[in-house]
Amino acid sequence: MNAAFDLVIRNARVATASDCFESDIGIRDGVIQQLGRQLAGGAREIDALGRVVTPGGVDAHCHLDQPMAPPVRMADDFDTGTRAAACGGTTTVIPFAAQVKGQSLRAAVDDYHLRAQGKSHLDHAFHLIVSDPTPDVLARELPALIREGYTSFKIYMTYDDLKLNDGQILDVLEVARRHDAMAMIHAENADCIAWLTRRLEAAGRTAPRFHAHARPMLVEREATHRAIALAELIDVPILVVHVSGREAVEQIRWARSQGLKVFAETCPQYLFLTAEDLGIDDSYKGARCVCSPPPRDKQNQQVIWDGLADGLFTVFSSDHAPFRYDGTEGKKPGGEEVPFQHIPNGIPGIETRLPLLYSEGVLGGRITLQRFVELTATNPAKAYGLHPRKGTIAIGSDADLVIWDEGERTVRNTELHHAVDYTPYEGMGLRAWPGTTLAGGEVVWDGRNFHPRQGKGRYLQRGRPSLLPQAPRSATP
Ligand code: DUC
Ligand code: ZN
Ligand code: ZN
Repeated sequence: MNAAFDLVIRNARVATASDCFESDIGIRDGVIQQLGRQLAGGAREIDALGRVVTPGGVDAHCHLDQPMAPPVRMADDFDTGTRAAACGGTTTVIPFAAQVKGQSLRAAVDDYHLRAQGKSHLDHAFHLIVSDPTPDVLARELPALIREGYTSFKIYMTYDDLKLNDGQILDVLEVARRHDAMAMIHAENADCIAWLTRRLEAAGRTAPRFHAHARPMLVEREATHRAIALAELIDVPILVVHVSGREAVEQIRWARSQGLKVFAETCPQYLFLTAEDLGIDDSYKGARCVCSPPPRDKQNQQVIWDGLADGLFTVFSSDHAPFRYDGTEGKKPGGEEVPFQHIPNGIPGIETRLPLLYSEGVLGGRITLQRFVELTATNPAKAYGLHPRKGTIAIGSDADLVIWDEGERTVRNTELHHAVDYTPYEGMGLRAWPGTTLAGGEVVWDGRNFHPRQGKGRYLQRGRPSLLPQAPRSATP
């Protein structure tokens, strides 16, 4: 006799963003078909008695195989990046198709599809990065791509090769408003950073730790305030990415108090690292934790925890930006120890994102299990037009699930699955790790081994972000 389901997970403590309940989960054709007690049999069964089952994570900010200026190259492509993601409980990734100045957006997207094709173990979608908002991009390319399901894009207020000026930001925000896209903003003041960098360089202060001196909280605060003001002028929601500490948080709280739709994202590095991880002396080892904005201090870590607990933050992402420490393509471009402003920005974290937050957030008593699910799966799926297919445990949703193992575990890079030669969290003691990850109803991680499904990860055409105000909306003021 044929089994009723391909797989049944029995006796799960199912956690969603709003509930926690005991249930079996019946899965057929990669989709959740039934929830309830004593479901009919499955061709395969997993007993999850006493264990928490959450939706697979949606990592809505990670960088995989993003083209870099030679000799720098990202260590993870769609194979190793999604392998590591799966072993850390993430089942959907949204990296970036980045436009290079002078390139059409369409060319950037086509190139990025080729990079993912046949390689991804997980379902994936792409945000756009708009670095060259020409009249054609604004009038034709960007609206067309949004209509095709690229319903979010990132813009930068810093980095010479990516940054937009205020007028350009207004132009792209107007497109976001007109076409219902989510605009993600990297908020740091480019001119302040350049000025501080010149001064530090002239004083011979070029070690990795001076990266944090060149990007104090003030430059993030100013740019966050300006981003909010520009969005208010256009009357469009924005999402401020990788918020690092108190000063940017205060700007976002103020915006919310004014009734403005300002969403915010933060990342593990702002909870678990400080500027001291960039070095307390001039050692080059600190290059491993160079990322932007830089990690701050213990007090600021607490501000970020508070924002996670009280609803200030909408999304918790990794901002995985994978560069090797040794070799010629990563933190030492061409094999050289370079001044801080030439160190590739970014740290790995796609596999550790969920275990860190579950362990220190949920089991550490800082956030509820519901909030964990909301921040890591449900809200990112909503913000980027993937909900309810992704980000929840419900009938009709994809069977992307994590069964958690609670127990002591030490983070060791040798046990991670990315292609980076270090983790910033080496030696950290955690209290939980994904025991099983299911993607589309298939076990991709069993707590010991990764089970490849290369090329089976599907490209996801996305809908309208469901966190945005309901359409239709009036014309731009
Ligand atoms: N900062 C970014 O803006 N992107 C990638 C990594 C980083 O540190
Ligand atoms: Zn950024
Ligand atoms: Zn990033």
